[in-house]
Amino acid sequence: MPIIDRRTFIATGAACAAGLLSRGVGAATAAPLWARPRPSASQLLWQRDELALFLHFGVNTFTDREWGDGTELPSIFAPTRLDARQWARVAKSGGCRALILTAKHHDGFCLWPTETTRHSVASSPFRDGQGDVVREFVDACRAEGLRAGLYLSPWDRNHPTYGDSPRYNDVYAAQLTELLTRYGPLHEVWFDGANGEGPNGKRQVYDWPRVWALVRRHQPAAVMFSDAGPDVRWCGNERGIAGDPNWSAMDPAAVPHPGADGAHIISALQHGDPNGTVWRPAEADTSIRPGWFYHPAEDERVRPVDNLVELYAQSVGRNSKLLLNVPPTRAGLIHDTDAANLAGMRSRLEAVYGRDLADGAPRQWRPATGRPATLELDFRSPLTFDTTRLAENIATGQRVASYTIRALDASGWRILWRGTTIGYAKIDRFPPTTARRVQVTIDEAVESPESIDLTLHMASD
Ligand code: FUL
Repeated sequence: MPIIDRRTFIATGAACAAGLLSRGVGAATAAPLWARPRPSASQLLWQRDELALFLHFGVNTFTDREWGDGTELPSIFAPTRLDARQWARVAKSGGCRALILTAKHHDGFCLWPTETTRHSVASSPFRDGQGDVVREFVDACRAEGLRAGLYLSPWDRNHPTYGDSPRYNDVYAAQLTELLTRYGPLHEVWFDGANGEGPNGKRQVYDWPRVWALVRRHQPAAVMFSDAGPDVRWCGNERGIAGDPNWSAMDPAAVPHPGADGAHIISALQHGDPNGTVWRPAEADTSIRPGWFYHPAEDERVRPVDNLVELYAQSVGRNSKLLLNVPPTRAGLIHDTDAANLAGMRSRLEAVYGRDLADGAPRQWRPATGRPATLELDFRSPLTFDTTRLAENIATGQRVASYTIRALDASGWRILWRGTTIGYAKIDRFPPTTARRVQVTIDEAVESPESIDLTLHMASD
């Protein structure tokens, strides 16, 4: 369902006479009617990281299941060679700058020695009951210079208070406080939307304002992820594919709380809202394997390098961030195939995007003056490319609503691509093209566009 009301855009050039204006503004220099949202320093850092590694690890790793039911015995949690430094090194060699670990999944088993339940590593054979996977994880991230984040499932199929809303909310707040206060700075706190029934069929009512206030109090620099933000929103699917268009602004009422249902919700998560009043960019999460947890039967079904490179274009290349799950095995290590494919992804991405074929070419930005705002690159001699990467300076918000890329070859100017939003990055791919000049016109925007960035690449061999 298209959610974009095009009347909110201003045509940046002569086309503004064409009736696209809704605010009585007749020129691209029109001031916005209210201050448009901009990213906080933490949101900017989060997005610029581009790639993060997700680690689903816990009792499910040992039962070969995706969702535990909470009856698993802590004695099954027995990784024999757990090495969080290996996780962090794999993340780094895959180009990730942050990692997020499932400190607790829906089964309720805690990977740290919590005071809130005996259902934790403290009751397991791991390091003779003296272990703390969360501690090893954050230490490893720091040792490798990476940012650490934690997932704490609100749904808990083990804790006896679950479904008895006020009592469980106290337990959950206590668990979160332990995680927020014991392990140093966290970069992201991840709240999942799955919300099942408690014992006796009771449905838990969460206290989200309390949860969010705890994070702000103890970790003011962390971003909070959930369907409903408040800092980062889910992209609306678990395939890691961001929407197109994809606005980082959002109407906070569109998804009122994590796990909210409604036909319009997925569309709102995928596309955001050009008139949104809060900055809440989309995070695209998916797994390198069919499941989120490690299953030996999926060893042959790891996404290959080409697939991962494509995934990057459909997530980071659509103004999102990619959170890629790479689950540790029962030994407590990332499998060699997953590690090799991640490293392969990084080298392909570096080969394609690490070099701008148009580097050094004179570029001219013409703000809108009765004609659309335009960026033009002149290579002087013909250049062959099949990929463009556009970027807005999102530190000052997101403005572009539609654009056209044209290339000049011997037969004149021809359209290479028509697109909608840009934001942090927009990657477009087309058949190899040889041209002397390339031009990007900003056809519509939500306010006067600032200079954009364009780099050219060759992705096919
Ligand atoms: C979902 C969960 O139910 C899955 O198990 C997984 O953790 C995924 C990232 O979020 O909602």
